Amino acid sequence: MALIRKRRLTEQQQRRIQKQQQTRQEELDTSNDLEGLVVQHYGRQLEVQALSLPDEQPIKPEVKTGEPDPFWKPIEIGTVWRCHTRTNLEALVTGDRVKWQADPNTGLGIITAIHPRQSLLTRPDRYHKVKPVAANVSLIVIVFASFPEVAPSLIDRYIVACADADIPALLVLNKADLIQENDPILTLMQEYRVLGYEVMQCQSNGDLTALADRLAGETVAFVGQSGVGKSSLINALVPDAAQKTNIISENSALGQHTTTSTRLIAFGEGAALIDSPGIREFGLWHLNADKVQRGFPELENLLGHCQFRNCTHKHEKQCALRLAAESGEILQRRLDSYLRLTDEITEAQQKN
Ligand SMILES: Nc1nc2c(ncn2[C@@H]2O[C@H](COP(=O)(O)OP(=O)(O)OP(=O)(O)O)[C@@H](O)[C@H]2O)c(=O)[nH]1
Ligand SMILES: [Mg+2]
Ligand SMILES: [Zn+2]
Repeated sequence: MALIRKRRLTEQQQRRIQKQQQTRQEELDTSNDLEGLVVQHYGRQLEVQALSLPDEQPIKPEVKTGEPDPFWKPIEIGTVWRCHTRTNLEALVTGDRVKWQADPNTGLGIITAIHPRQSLLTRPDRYHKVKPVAANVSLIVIVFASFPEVAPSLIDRYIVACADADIPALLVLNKADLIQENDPILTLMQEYRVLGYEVMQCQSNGDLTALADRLAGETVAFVGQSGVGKSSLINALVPDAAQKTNIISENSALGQHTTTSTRLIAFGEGAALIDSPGIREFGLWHLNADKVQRGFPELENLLGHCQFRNCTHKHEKQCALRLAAESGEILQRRLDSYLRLTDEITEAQQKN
């Protein structure tokens, strides 16, 4: 009995404390809020980079002679602060623009509001719920290489996800030093170029001026198989990024990424690079078939021209897509990709 009563009391106390905290947060004066950018998040804790200064800097308490200097973190543009969020805010992610307040006495901050997002990348979590991964991304760099060997269907998958999120894609063939004469990867690269996608070739320790110029001013998310050199590229573009890289061997064989948390790295004036393990899992299950089509622009004029309205594009003789593939007008492997992705989505939707 005694135990139960004690627990009840504790719950009551907890509720009271929670309520107190809530009112305190609601009473926050937000008129002097700073502008900030979420650069990293771990669970409910986030790191916010200061983008603006307060009208009046808080004054550092005077130190009496003989007493130790108390902790004091001045608010400066570019400094990064560990923050909590107000309880009524939605889940924040790397890339979010926020309003916040800093406490120089503790070096901690509190996020009070979130600015509307220009874009949002999501992925499904283990329970098939949509989980936000990064906000305000303006360009997605899909990195691929000849080693580890590229799965073209994975590139197609990324392209579909980019189209769904309404974010332009840039295909980057990395590890140029490994490319051999008549390498099939060059053909692959050319195929995407012909389809109208922007494609570049580079090597992490080579001249990256063209890539850097292209990324200027953008908020860029790097995606691609483990081991293709995403972190290496970011480290080369931003020498103090210090992203961990790894030899491909064990890690990628297990499908595990070396990079394990989503981090935003400032890149020149107003640009940022995001190294994310999560985005690689771009789920497509929450898309519908129409959205998949957006990642296959070459099929646009063919769809709807098959003999049968409900054509499966798999065995029908007068199928516009199959005929186009046979004549070489479109690539068979892209058609296969398209069919595989639409099948996957139909299956997933039947399961849910
Ligand atoms: N030959 C060659 N190797 C490279 C190049 N870029 C990166 N690598 C190597 O490829 C390996 C993997 O590089 P990472 O940068 O860790 O790859 P990642 O894409 O970040 O991998 P995850 O974090 O696991 O997703 C490392 O051993 C790099 O040294 C390149 O341009 N040429
Ligand atoms: Mg990495
Ligand atoms: Zn058809």
